Amino acid sequence: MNRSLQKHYEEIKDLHLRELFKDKSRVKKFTKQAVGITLDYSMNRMTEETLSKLFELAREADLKTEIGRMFRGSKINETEGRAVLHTALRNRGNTPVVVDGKDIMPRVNEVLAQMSEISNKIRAGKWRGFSGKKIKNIINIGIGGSDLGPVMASFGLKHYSQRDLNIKFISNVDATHFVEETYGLDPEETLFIVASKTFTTQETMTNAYTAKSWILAASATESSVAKHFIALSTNKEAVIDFGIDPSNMLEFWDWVGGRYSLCSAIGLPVMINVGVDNFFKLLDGYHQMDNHFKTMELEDNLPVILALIGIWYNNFFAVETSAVLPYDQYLSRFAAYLQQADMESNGKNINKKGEKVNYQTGPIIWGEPGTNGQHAFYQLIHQGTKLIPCDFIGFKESLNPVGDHHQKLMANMFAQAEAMAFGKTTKEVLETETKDEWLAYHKTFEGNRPSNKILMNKLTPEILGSLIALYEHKIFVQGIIWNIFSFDQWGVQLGKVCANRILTEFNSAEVLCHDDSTNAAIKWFRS
Ligand code: G6Q
Repeated sequence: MNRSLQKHYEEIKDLHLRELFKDKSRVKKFTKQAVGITLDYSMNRMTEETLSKLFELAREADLKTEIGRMFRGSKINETEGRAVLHTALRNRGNTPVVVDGKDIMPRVNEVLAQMSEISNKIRAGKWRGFSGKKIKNIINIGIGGSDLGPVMASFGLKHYSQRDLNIKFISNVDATHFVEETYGLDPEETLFIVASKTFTTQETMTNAYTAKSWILAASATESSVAKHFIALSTNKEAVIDFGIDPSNMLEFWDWVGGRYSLCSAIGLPVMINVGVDNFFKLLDGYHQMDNHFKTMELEDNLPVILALIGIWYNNFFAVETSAVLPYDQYLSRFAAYLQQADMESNGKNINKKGEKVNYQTGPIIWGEPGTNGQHAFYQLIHQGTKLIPCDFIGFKESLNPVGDHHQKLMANMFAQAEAMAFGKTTKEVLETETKDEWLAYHKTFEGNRPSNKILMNKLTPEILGSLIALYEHKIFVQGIIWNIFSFDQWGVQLGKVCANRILTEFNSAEVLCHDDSTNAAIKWFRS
């Protein structure tokens, strides 16, 4: 990918973190802070020279210019001919952002005002169902980008939620999801938010029609639909066709990518859950990180640093995956959210010119909250044959300070990072644990397993916004360096069309012309 970095990699690839940590100023040199986030990247298998070469790589890719193009609204999503302006959705400074000759900020603010009005009404118990009962259950029906963000942030900010409201999410086309989430609920107290940018997605529309029947089974008048459905979409016609009152529709725009849409109308369930003020604080946090990313020199720029570390492992150490390990139960869906954000954005093998790339692009992102992961998959990280860089995410203060839980939680996080980095040599095991050499080999930890520590004071709405934006921009930087389009998702579109063909074949006797395995499966299902 880059000769000078490749040569440098050959020189330092075997250097152990034990060696690197002999430099007593390493942690100071490899720690940066911004907008309430401290990034300690000292436990990475790199030197100052590595970093300076990586920054050079970013400069060669003209990263600063590309950042400017995104924020200005250039149509950088070229295969769909669209601007990429999720940053405008949280542009709390309200500086004009022009798309096709028009400032989009007034519309962004109007939708935020509509969302606020709806949220306040529901939270105050003033939104009533067809029988006059207060709405208590809010069910978001959406999938992918219209689900994972709101799910992650609703869990993430549950501490700030209005507890007498029951926020739920239905995404899977498997009816079990619908049946289980609505089980025992009173339709008279239930409001559905149908979240779909296109309003054509099979899973979402199927669930939405089932929800409509569920409401109509209780009220039997079409006009009740108005009281029990809100739509979040870019497709007004389809919303009207479905029977949702256009005054209950909140708009967003084609320059908002699904997986980047949490700050748009798609964030409505989160706003209902945590209230208008907290939602605006979330946007403030995003905006602070946006400004940091836009203005800060590359060397001090947290998303850039995180991205370059990822490139170092992905493209030089040939690492395939990256683990995200939040030591906070509220962030239990954070890895799942990032999995989509990252893998859908950078899971591409064609460069911007349309040529096949001859280097690795997006990694496999996965993870679970600590300490659960420790009792499950950390074994492989410590002693397996694969190198897995980890992001440890933790907070100084707990939102639930009960006994010494938080101290134990954080002690585990720091201990895991330390053990991964420094391990335990056979000699140390023989000196401290056993005299049996055979056993000592099994108890040896090579160490040199890299990690970042992402440290924050407390999980507030602002800090969650900044943390999400940190990762969003990391993904952007990597896409620029890999020279791929990060904002389209043709692989998702493929899934949307191929299932429809097979669906029609289930109910017809027509001759099947798939491969033999698919034909056999369809016949098995038909029978
Ligand atoms: C996200 C993807 C994808 C999308 C879903 C739902 O970036 O485009 O995950 O969000 O397929 O699409 P709709 O919102 O159009 O239903």
